[in-house]
Order: sequence, then C-alpha cells, then structure tokens
Amino acid sequence: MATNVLQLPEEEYILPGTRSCSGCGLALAYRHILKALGQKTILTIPASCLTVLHGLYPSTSVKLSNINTAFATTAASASGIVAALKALGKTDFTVVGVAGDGGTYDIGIQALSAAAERNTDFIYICYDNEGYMNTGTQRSSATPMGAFTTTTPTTKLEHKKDMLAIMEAHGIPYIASASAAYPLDLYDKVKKAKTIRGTRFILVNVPCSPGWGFPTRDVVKLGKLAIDTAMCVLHEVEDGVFRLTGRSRAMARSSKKKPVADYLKMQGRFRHIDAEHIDLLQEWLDQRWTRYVARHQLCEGGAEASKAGE
Ligand SMILES: Cc1ncc(C[n+]2csc(CCOP(=O)(O)OP(=O)(O)O)c2C)c(N)n1
Repeated sequence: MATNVLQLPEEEYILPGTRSCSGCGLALAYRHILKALGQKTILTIPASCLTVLHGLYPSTSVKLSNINTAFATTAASASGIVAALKALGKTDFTVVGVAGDGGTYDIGIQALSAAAERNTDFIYICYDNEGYMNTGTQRSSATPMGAFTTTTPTTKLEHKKDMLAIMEAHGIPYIASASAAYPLDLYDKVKKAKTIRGTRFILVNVPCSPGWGFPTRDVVKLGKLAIDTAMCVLHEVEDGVFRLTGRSRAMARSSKKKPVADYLKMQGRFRHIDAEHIDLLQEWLDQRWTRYVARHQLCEGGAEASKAGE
C-alpha cells in the first residue's frame, strides 16, 4: 500500500536553518529520505551540495550519524562502515551513501561498481541535479543534451549517461528512480530498499533552481514536468522485475506524454538550445520511453500470467 501524507513519520531529521539554497530540490528529497530511513542509520557523504546542507563542523543541521568522505569514495566508505559494523556484531543499522551525480556517474563509479559486484549490504542514493552544482554548475555525465553549463557554454552535445542501466547490469537486488516532486513515491522506495539486503541503488531527480535557471517557487512544478515529458521516468527493478511506478505508470496507461519543449522553456540552462537539438532530444526521449513502456508491459503481463496460473 502506498503511504499517504498523514502516515509520514512526524519526526524531522533535518533541523530548521540549513545552508542549502532556497527552493532546493535536494533538501525536499532528503527530508523524506531521512524520514524513511529513521534513527538507526549511518550516512556517508562526499563533497557536494549535501555537505553544504549538513553544515560546517562542529555544527550540523542533520540529526543522524554522518561521515564526510572524499569525492570518489562514497561506496568505498559505505563498504568500510558495513565491515566495521559486522566486526562489532551490530546488525540493526542501515548504512547509506548519498552522493550527487558528479560523485556517482563520474568520479565515484569505480568504487560503486566494485561494491555492487560484491553486493555489499548498503543503500546508495544518488541525487541527480544534472551537474556539479556545489562548485558552480559544471557539466557532469548526467547533464542532459542541450544544457548550458559553465564548462559547456555553447550547450552540451552528448546525452545523459544511463546510470540506471549500468547499475542494473550488476544484477543487484533493488534499483529505483524517484523524484523530489513526488516525495511519497520516494519515501516508499527508500522504505522498501531498507527491507532488502545487498546493494540497493536509488536515483533521485532533484531540480536545482540556481543551476537550471528557474524561479525557486517552481521546484515541484518543474520536477513534475520532468516526469510528464519522460526526462525522468519513475520505475523500480526488484529482483530483475521491472515496473513503472506512480505518475510514469499512469502515463504509460493513458499513452500521454508532454513534448520536451514544455520542459526546456521553463529553464535558463536551455536558452541556447537550437531547434535541431530539441528534435534530437525529443527523438531520444521517445525511443527511451517506448522501451520503458514495452518492458513494463512485458513484466506486468508476466505477473498477470503467473497469478492466473497459481
Ligand atoms: C578529487 C576531487 N575533485 C574535485 C573536488 C571539488 N568538488 C567538490 S564538490 C564538487 C562537485 C560535486 O558535484 P556533484 O557530485 O554532482 O554534487 P553537487 O555539487 O551537484 O551536489 C567538486 C568538483 C573534490 N572535492 N575532490
């Protein structure tokens, strides 16, 4: 059963007054991630906007144990914490690495791939603001094609790396994508990940007002538009079974998807994209969406058939 807003735990793990930007998609997502994780959690976080949110030692705005680790080492650090807890005979903690897209898709992928290959028992959450935002909006391999960044001043020409497919190729037990604009879907996915053992990977789309160039009040509106245009697709893969979730699932049923131009025009970072690249991006999105829907229908059909055979 999906959680409703009245069932969310009242306990807040982020204290009032963080150092994140106003209207930060990450802050919104993180609040719900921590509610789902609860007190018995050990976090490890590399250099990123999230270290800014956590604050400067000796103060912090987050009420959970946290290790600040080096940029490339989130998964290595989480693996070390898992080993230390095992040595101490402590079994009731959830170990969680939380890193940005730069710290995951780019510099952290080696340690993450190694840990996933070992199926080390932790949750890895990548919050995807599609760039190196903490250091001034540089390009990452998660930046979409057509976006301006300070290192792609004439817009980026390559498509976003498919990190979810890379993680899926490791055969880990749980993979999901979620969005700051749908916090209850995100909450439920983190809750579910907590009940599973082995490496679990969750990718969270988090709109970034200063980096993407939109008014802070539009963070949820833009996050929802990312889903409606399939720039971000909500889904999960549990023990190899793929399914679309939430709004993406409803879109697959109704066959409704908005044109990507609706999403692009709300953001300063796409101000310089030309018509040819809008078409290329739309084509890429359409093909990806068709593959997602076909996969969802295949698995749903399979689930129905096995129910009928019971
Ligand atoms: C080895 C190394 N290179 C560069 C940096 C500088 N640095 C700190 S945070 C950061 C950007 C992080 O980007 P991302 O992981 O996407 O997180 P975000 O800033 O978007 O939250 C960089 C490049 C560093 N700390 N260590």
